[in-house]
Amino acid sequence: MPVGRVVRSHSNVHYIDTGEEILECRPRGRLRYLEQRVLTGDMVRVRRAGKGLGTIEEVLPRRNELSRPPVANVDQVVLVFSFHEPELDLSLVDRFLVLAGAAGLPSVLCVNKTDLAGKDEVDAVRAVYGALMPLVTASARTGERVEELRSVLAGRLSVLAGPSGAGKSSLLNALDPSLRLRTGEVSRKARRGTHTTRHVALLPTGAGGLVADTPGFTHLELPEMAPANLGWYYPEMARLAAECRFSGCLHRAEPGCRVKQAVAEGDFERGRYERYLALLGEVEAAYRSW
Ligand SMILES: Nc1nc2c(ncn2[C@@H]2O[C@H](COP(=O)(O)OP(=O)(O)O)[C@@H](O)[C@H]2O)c(=O)[nH]1
Ligand SMILES: [Mg+2]
Ligand SMILES: [Zn+2]
Repeated sequence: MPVGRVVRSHSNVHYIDTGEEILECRPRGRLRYLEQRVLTGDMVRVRRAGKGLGTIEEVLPRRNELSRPPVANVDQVVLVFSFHEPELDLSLVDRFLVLAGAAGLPSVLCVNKTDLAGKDEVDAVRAVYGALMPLVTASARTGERVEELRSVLAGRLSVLAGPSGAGKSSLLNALDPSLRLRTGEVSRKARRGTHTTRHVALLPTGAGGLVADTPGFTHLELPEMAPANLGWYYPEMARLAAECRFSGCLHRAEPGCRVKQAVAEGDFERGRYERYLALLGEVEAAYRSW
């Protein structure tokens, strides 16, 4: 029995990509009895039932499951920002990185619209974030590094996140012009402020990459966490924390803090450290009000 991935669903009809064809499938009655919901992103075992049709016999165990958007087996979050229009907001980048980390997902960062940026601006972002995660500085307009974006998406299921207007749809169109996604407009759903998107489709980005068509992490409030845990979502900080004098160091005012030392010596970028302190204040305020 072939195994395939659910790439799109409409109520109780699911479209399964077996690698050879897309089968239109309904779940077998037993699955409904077991209350086993079929989610986009699921890997399922299907029985063919005529041309282009099939029955879902089994949902294979999920590695993870996001609720917004509702997708299973997500490999990574792709944060899409732009250098300008809208202006690059690194505080928001860091917030998204913490949100993705807290959801247990690795991030890749794509900063779009290099055609609007100077070389020094691009280099500054590459110096800080390029050392921390896969980073692609691209332009959907000129096609710069679009192939590099394709390669970080290859063979993985990604959820997009990032501010409206950064160029998410434009980049997907650059990867696959046949997608013909609408660009340059706020979607009607986003404008209404509803988050009722039930049906997510996975769009191909080439080389086996799939991207959920609905942006995730639209809710920007940090999850509840103990303040001392925030630093674990900063890879360069987590590496140094073991050398801080106190376990549970917040890397703010504690003596013998290895992170503060690194900031003073220029080994830890000061801007990113200051943005960390701002988020730390937010986490603390939320923690106190528990
Ligand atoms: N200059 C420039 N504009 C871009 C680029 N990519 C997208 N845009 C424009 O930015 C606007 C928003 O793009 P869109 O793809 O809809 O952003 P989304 O909201 O993130 O999906 C549109 O007017 C695009 O034409 C780029 O690389 N350079
Ligand atoms: Mg869009
Ligand atoms: Zn410390």
